[in-house]
Amino acid sequence: MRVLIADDTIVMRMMLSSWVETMGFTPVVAQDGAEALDIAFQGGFDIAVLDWEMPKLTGMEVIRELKEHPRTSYGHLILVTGRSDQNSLIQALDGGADDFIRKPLVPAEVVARLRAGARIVELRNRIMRLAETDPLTGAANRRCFLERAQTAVADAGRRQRSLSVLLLDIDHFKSVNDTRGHAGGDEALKRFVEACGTALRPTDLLGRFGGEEFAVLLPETNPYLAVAVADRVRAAIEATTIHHDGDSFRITASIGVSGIGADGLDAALSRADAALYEAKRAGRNRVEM
Ligand code: GH3
Ligand code: MG
Ligand code: MG
Ligand code: MG
Ligand code: MG
Repeated sequence: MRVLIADDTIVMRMMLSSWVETMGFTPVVAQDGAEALDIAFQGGFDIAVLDWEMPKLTGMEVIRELKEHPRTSYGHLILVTGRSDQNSLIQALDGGADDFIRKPLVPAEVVARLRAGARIVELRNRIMRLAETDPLTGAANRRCFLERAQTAVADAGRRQRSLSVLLLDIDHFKSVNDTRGHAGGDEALKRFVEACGTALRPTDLLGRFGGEEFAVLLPETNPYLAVAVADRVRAAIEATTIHHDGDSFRITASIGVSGIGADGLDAALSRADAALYEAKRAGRNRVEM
């Protein structure tokens, strides 16, 4: 757990840091609201403990910003304040705070609230992972892939960066299922995803689109470079031996490539699909653009 601590008094920062550390969590400290936002956007956090009264941006203003941005909207936000009236508490919760601690701080209460926050964060992370992952292969599922791809398309457009997409389909997969059984087919799908992973960068996104069809999003990659990446992926798949039921076999895949341009993701996916169809027609185990 990364715990962001923002307070304008050094004593409070030191106390909170030491309690966070004794819990086995990692404290990250900021001296004011603006620094808290910088840290949150750059390094991320799981739980934030924010003083209400701080220079530059108040704790409530930080909370408003954090809740507004998709990347930071899931953090568990605890507001700390000397105000003890009920209206302030209501204002804080309605303003986006998830919890509220009154000064003077009592160590046992702070630790208990951090533990409660950590339970919520862990549950939320688990649910998010389940909602985003294909359970058989561990690749991103279709919904997650498309959501992240749309974000990446907007980002690439704004920053004028190139972006490409691959569509992959395993060749003659029906006959893998027919000769090796469905469990053999499943094993092939897992090894297929592993093989793709060895040929891709950590920033590339592999998604399972359906059955034995996958997509890869390649940031900072123009279509010509994407063809080279696709061929590396194709070769890695071809070189993989799949062991199942005391036997071993290999698979190949066909890949369609397209750059993602001003006409957007859907247009790029249909171009990649047409290229994939062409790769199949031309004999499979091929890359086409
Ligand atoms: P082609 O080279 O033209 O792509 O031939 P193909 O046999 O791969 O054709 P197609 O794409 O139509 O067949 C996909 C097969 O993948 C059909 C389906 O039974 C199988 N399949 C889909 N999802 C799964 C899965 O989760 N596990 C297993 N074992 N098989 C699956
Ligand atoms: Mg203060
Ligand atoms: Mg298919
Ligand atoms: Mg097919
Ligand atoms: Mg197929």
